[in-house]
Amino acid sequence: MQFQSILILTGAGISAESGVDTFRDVGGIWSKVRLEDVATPEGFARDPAMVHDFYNQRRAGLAGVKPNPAHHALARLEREFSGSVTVVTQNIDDLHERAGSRGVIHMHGELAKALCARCGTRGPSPDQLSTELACRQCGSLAGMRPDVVWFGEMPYHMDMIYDRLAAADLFVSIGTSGAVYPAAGFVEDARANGSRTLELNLEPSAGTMLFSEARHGPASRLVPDFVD
Ligand code: BJW
Repeated sequence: MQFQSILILTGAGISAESGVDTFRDVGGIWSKVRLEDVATPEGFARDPAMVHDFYNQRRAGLAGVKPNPAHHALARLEREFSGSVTVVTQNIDDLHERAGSRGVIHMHGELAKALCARCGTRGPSPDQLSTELACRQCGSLAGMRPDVVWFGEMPYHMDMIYDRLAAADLFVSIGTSGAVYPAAGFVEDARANGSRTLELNLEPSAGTMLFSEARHGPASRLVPDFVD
């Protein structure tokens, strides 16, 4: 590969063939629950038990899935590529880590972590988060929430992501619809920096025309083909 620094953005599509639901595909998560109810701070304030139930079920679902060839290919790229590889994921699962990727940047948080909405303390999440749980740091009851980024909240590690994006000479977007900002804007940031940009997705994303190249098909085939 003629590149020295690669930034990879992944979305729900990379985990689809592992059996993890995407959001906006037919039968996806947003066809079953209203995002306003489960993925906003206002929804959590209205009905925290329902939100806990939604994320507890998704956390439990992770026990029964495993990384697919796309996750493994990215871990191999990181091990074997002579330059630098950064994986930024919008996913809250841990399939990149289970495949062997290191230093994955979880811009929308992680199902495995809990956050105290009162004092900001983070820690490992119990399997079942509930309104009964008290924060170990500040003792507040009912403040504990999944450590994930909801609509209207600031995604995590943005300074680091923009620094890595500025340094990258190749930006690759995998398995994301390009419907949610700021991640949907990374391709334009990368282009403005003069980087090459590549989309690997089942179908054309909302921003497909912005990429220097787009390949369409299942991630389990496209990602290993790209890495090899
Ligand atoms: C396959 C496949 C296979 C299937 N192989 N492919 C303009 C600028 C900035 C912000 C905004 C803006 N306009 C609006 C906003 C606000 C808002 C927003 O974007 N709204 C849009 C709906 C318009 N954004 C926010 O509120 C964000 N915060 C924010 O902007 O703060 C201010 C800020 C501004 C500027 C810089 C910095 C900060 C926060 C967004 C938080 C999103 N949270 C969620 C939930 C997280 C927790 C959870 O998982 O429950 O994140 S929503 C949900 O969507 C989740 C995902 O990470 C995210 C993206 O979804 P993704 O991954 O793309 O999945 P899908 O289902 O949409 O697509 C799957 C794709 O895979 C499809 O294309 C399939 O074809 C494909 N696929 N199978 C390959 N086998």
